[in-house]
Amino acid sequence: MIVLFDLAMQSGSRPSPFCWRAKLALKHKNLAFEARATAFSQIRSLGDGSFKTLPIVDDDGRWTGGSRSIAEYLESHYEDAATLFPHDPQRLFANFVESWVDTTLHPQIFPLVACAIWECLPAPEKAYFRQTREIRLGTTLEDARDRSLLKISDLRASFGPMRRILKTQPFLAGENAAYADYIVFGALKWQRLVCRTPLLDASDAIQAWYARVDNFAPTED
Ligand SMILES: N[C@@H](CCC(=O)N[C@@H](CS)C(=O)NCC(=O)O)C(=O)O
Repeated sequence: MIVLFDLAMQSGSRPSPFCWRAKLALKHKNLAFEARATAFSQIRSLGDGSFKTLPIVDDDGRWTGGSRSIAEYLESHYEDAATLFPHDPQRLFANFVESWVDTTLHPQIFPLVACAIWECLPAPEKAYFRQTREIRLGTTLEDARDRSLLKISDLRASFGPMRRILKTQPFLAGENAAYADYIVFGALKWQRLVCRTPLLDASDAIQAWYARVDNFAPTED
């Protein structure tokens, strides 16, 4: 069976947005898999030791790391299963969505959720996370969160391009969800699993889209 190494919190919760992309890609392909709880400190012991981040997949000895490489691996090795990139053979649309999420949504969500992630981590992982993330943020986790809370309306506004697309179709990828949807879903699921306050207003059209994808998503662990 395929094993997906999935970042786990102390409670067993699995918030990593990149791992969600991979879990949804596996589900989309209808492949049986085990999402195995993994800590940051275990990453270097996986595969040939060259991986630095999660998700990582072990498909019967074929190891792949990185959410997009995993999606491409699944697409080429399981080509008879439903495609992750419908109407997008050259990945032009998926590339744009990935780029939008990685450069616009994640940089706004990360400072908002980083402190909450730190609170959820197993005790031995906390110092590593605080040290590396405070360097990345250029401030403390608490200060980053407090500043982000003041700018939450900017973050909500950043979903504008998606709201416009959802006025004419149910999913970013068209009539059915596919990899482009899973990229955005991962970002929202990440926030939802570690913060109590919902990011988007209840009336936001993206909430209905989120519920549709969440309905299809594998259960958390
Ligand atoms: N580009 C990678 C990014 C993955 C990533 O940053 N994963 C984080 C968890 S959300 C991680 O494993 N970080 C390892 C670390 O900070 O030590 C992907 O798309 O999979």
